[in-house]
Amino acid sequence: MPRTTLLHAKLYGIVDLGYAAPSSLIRVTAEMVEGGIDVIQLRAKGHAPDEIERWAEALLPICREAGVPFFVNDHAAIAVAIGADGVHVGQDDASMDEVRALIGPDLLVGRSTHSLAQAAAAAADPRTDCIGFGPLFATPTKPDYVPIGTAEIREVHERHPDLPIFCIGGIKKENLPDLVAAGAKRAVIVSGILQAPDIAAYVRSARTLLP
Ligand code: 3NM
Repeated sequence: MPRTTLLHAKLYGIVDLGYAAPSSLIRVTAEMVEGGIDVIQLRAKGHAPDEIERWAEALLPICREAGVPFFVNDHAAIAVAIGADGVHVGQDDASMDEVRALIGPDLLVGRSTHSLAQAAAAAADPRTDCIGFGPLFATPTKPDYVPIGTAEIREVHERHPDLPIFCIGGIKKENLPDLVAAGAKRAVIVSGILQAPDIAAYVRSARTLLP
């Protein structure tokens, strides 16, 4: 899948085992897809790799059928094994050389960034296909990180116009209009989507708030 697919993406959803029970993963993924989600990632911190691989294998066909790129968080080997579209890694995870050695040139690689400097470092490597930029606000989904606020959103987009940048952290439908006014083009929403009474409706309406 080409990186340009991510440039056109608006809303990125994460199927996070911190909010979704194993028995609900297929349903919540299908509902996100039904609502028009543009990218899906499976995030299962603290779970065993073989378990994560099984879940990823089950979710991939739902995304494939809808043409939605599917990323696996942290586990490059699982992304390759199941034929995912990409892997997402953090600042403390493997280097790009290590990740690419595992996945080859074709899978997409996303990287979490938490400052303008980290965004610049990620963008300097042409093998980075997208970045997360955050957490913008304090969030229980990633509790140990200092929120960076919205002041640098416009600048990070101006500095890296060709890189798909996904704002993340404490984003809900309610604050999306302010983020867009601050320059955001794309957003990741985790708990807001997974805790919504109607996931498809939440995704559908959040998506309309993005440019
Ligand atoms: N990564 P919610 S913030 C998984 O800043 C994640 O890199 C972040 O969850 C980062 O939408 C975050 O529930 C959690 O706030 C986002």
